[in-house]
Amino acid sequence: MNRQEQRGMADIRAMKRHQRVNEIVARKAKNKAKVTNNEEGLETDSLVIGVGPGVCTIAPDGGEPRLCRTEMSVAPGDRVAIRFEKVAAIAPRRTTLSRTDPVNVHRERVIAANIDILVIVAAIADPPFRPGLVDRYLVAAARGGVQPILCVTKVDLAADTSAAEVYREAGVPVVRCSVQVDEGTDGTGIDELRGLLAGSLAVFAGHSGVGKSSLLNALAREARARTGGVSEETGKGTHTTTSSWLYTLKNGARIIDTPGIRVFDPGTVTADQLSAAFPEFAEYGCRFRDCKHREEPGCGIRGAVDDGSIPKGRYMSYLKIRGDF
Ligand SMILES: Nc1nc2c(ncn2[C@@H]2O[C@H](COP(=O)(O)OP(=O)(O)O)[C@@H](O)[C@H]2O)c(=O)[nH]1
Ligand SMILES: [Mg+2]
Ligand SMILES: [Zn+2]
Repeated sequence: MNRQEQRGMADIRAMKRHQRVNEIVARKAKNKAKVTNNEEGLETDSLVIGVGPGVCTIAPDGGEPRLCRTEMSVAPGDRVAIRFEKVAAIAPRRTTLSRTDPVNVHRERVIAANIDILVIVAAIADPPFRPGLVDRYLVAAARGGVQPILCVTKVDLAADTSAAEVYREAGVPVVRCSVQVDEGTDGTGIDELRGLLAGSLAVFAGHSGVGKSSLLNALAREARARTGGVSEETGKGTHTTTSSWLYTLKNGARIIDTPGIRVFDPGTVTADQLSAAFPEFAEYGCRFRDCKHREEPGCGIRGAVDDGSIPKGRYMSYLKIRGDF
């Protein structure tokens, strides 16, 4: 065998080695594909639209809603992966509305996930307006990274809505609503609210009986065909909401209706989150940089409370939520 032949043999061996390597790579890829086939039960990116004990209703992109099992704690608005009709994973949440579990204070309960807007629904009367609850929801919004809106309902029952209007000072959009229908409208403020929610995922939160479900029905009036069961599901006051549900309106607004929460504790907050929930306090300077706005001399916040610029109730809320820090 001369040199050239030797080189030729070497080339052939190299080629065969190459071929073998290629075959191995191909076989491995095939095995891998087999594993993927074994996971054909996997479905990614479904939206959770309802939750119940051990189950949730999911709406796969473009598909029909259906019930799935879950061992994980999911919330409406969650994006989940489903494997064999069971929740396999929850996508990281962009925002949340959560509260402390009243039974186990070390546990946080997520009420809604990935929402853009928290609609704090509070009646001006029947039940009476409770600013303390509004303040706690504002803290929850700051904590969860959500834009809050205050929706004052039942404005047909009281002419004076100033108790709620003060929240404009705190930079919170305030919408005055009533579902009582005047001619040619779906009710006071309904169009305005619908406009604010267009294209967003929102959650309705507030005390039971304030009119959340009625509001949803009024908003959905323009989309009855599309939302179908909304009025039967929420039943305009005749049916009490017992679990959260995500509804879709014609203008792309998606709304999570929640049952009334008797006790709402937003959990522990940082100084920054507290400042975000009470932004109007920043206008008033205090003598001491680390002023706790309690007994310190030269406290601008207390001065503002004394001269009526800050409502007393809002100041009391602040102290209560702030606690000891
Ligand atoms: N006067 C008046 N009553 C309302 C209005 N909205 C709701 N209600 C009534 O308030 C009650 C509770 O309403 P509902 O929507 O079930 O409240 P939810 O528990 O917050 O969902 C029902 O009897 C409604 O008819 C409103 O704008 N004006
Ligand atoms: Mg309801
Ligand atoms: Zn101060």
